Amino acid sequence: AAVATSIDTTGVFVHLFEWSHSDVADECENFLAPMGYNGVQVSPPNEHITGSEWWTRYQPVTYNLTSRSGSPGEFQDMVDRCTAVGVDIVVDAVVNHMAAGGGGSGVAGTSYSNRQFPDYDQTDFHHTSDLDTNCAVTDYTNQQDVQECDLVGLPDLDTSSSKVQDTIAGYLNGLWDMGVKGFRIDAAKHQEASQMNGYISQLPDEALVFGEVIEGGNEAVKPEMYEPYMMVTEFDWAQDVAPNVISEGKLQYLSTVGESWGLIPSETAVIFTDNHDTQRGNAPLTYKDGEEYNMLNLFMLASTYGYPKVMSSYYFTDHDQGPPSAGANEDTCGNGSDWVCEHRWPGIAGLVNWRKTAVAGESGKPSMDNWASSDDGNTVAFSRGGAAFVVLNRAGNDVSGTYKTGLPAGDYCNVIVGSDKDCETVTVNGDGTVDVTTQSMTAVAIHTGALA
Ligand code: AAO
Repeated sequence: AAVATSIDTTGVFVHLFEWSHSDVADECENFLAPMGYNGVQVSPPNEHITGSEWWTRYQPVTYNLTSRSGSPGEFQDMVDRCTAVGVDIVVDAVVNHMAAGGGGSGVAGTSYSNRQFPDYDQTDFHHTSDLDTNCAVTDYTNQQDVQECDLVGLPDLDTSSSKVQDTIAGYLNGLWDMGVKGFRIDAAKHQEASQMNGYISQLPDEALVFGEVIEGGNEAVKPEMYEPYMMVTEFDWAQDVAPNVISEGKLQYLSTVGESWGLIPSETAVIFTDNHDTQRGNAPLTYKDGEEYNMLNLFMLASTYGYPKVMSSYYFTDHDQGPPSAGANEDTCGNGSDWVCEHRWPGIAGLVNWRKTAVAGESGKPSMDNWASSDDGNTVAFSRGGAAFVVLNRAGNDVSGTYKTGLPAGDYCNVIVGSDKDCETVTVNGDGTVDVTTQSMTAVAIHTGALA
């Protein structure tokens, strides 16, 4: 944990949920690199069960790199092209379990039967006295139940076994050798943390690893248990912050978001507005909420807590609905029926390079300076690192104000407005203040990397 990961966690990454490898490669070159994103989380790239539902990707059959997103060759091409432009690939690693059910064949044609796969036999799974069966996860107050029974019917690998640890390490190290730099460990909560370290410790120290651990009230397994070994998802960030965007008058309370709110330490936290599960579940805001969702993203990117992951979705009406058949590109992004591409929304995209400039100005100690909030609590402004400044306006009306920016006098471009438009000039006065009007439900953001 003392070693810096090869992906800079002061930056921003994006989850291109269910994008094909070739579309991800194009997006790295055409959009993500120029806008400053430093990583992409891709859907599980290994062989999974057949079926059109999105969640078939969470039922592994083998660790061969054939999936709905493409072939092994396409995977390698994506890694090469993204890495070449400074965007690292983060793989969603499904290693807690294998495919459910009596058997079948995977998308690459590999057959499997009940709790038996080419890489694993029945003794590699937790089981009852009968090798064919196991208990089901039912009691989240019981650590053993959570970590040794089957999650939603998925055969639970025995992570205490050195054979299992070595097999998982083989999969992840193979990806590392191909150029993958990070791993989301799916269902980490269902694996005992020190046993997980049996495979994590076999990876290069520079690998970024974060575990998916949902904090639940009165549950036995807690995010803190994983912090010695990896970064951890902080699901409470969105649950706690979003209500302050949804209700009027509460943006003013966001100056202290972080450990004092009961969140895990900032350096270990991966944060997100919603993810592929919560947008189909209990996320307070998703793309379907439009402006308020956008505002939550803007605050996430401008503020100092955690390593932010932008969610990039496809339009869906049904929980199980799989991805669009159309490829993701400039024409199908935001067309109302294929890909939402939240990561391309102008304000969200504009704040990614803004954040880089902010961090570079801070020399290691992130802080929100010159914090100001309006009397009604709907409008806040702050600066970072003497290099970046933002106003966020949640009010139903435009708001004019004079704010301290912490920036050198000069003419800057408002990066919230589309980069394809002409620069909207914002002038910082000789005394470092700015007089600016911020439109309803949007922001004004300037930084020393985008001068008019
Ligand atoms: C599919 C079918 C199933 C079928 C199964 C096997 O849908 O009917 O039984 O196949 O044939 C995804 C889908 C599943 C799908 C699965 C496999 O979501 O529907 O099953 O692929 O294809 C728990 C885990 C967490 C997990 C989450 C979904 O702890 O790890 O459930 N997420 C990951 C992935 C997810 C994937 C899997 C794991 C499996 O991101 O996409 O499943 O690979 C509480 C607990 C949490 C628990 C949730 C949901 O959370 O604390 O640990 O997550 O409940 O059960 C508040 C509370 C919080 C609570 C939360 C949500 O925030 O504070 O405690 O609300 O209610």
